Amino acid sequence: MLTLLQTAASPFARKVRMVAIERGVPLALEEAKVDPADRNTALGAFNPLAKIPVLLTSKGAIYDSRVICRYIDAKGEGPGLYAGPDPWGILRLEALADGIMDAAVVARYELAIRPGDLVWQDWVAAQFARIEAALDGLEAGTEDLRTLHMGTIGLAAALEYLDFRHPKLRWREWRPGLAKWLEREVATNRMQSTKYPAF
Ligand SMILES: N[C@@H](CCC(=O)N[C@@H](CS)C(=O)NCC(=O)O)C(=O)O
Repeated sequence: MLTLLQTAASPFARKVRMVAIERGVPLALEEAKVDPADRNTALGAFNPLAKIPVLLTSKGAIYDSRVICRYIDAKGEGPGLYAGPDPWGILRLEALADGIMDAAVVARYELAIRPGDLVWQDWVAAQFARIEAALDGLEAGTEDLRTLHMGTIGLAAALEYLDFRHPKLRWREWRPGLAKWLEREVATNRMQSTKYPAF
């Protein structure tokens, strides 16, 4: 049995759990302690970067989330979540979704963990600007969101993370197409059964 070291609030871990559901691969979940201000957590024994998610397999630990998703995908039957007429487009959307998560997660650390008087507001604004630019491109239809693949799974996890941690962004206001897309995604079993905590 594969074990995922994770937290329920991590968008990267949620993406992995969604992939496991879609590919019919059972995962045991283990809540990990992460501390962005201290690398010396137990996690460091499995991932020198001390980040989650980490997948424990019979042959050792695997990270990061992109590698884990590929690993789990390969365990499932059939063509999988990286197959399609435009495989580079799938990978690009996966990278874009991960980039949105990266910016949103570090902005969250800055706003929620860093002492208030030390918060670098311009830097936070620069992270939000990256997110806004990515969302504008998606609203303009530059990526294919019509089919289920690794890119669309990552995007759904990233967008709901914005609702979860950065509701003040109100990203839907100028992006009705993307909002409608997420509404349909949220109704799926893969999203319903992997919700962020208290959300
Ligand atoms: N590129 C990594 C990013 C993972 C990541 O940033 N995870 C966050 C939690 S959402 C983390 O472990 N943060 C702890 C830290 O930065 O020390 C991946 O895709 O797995």
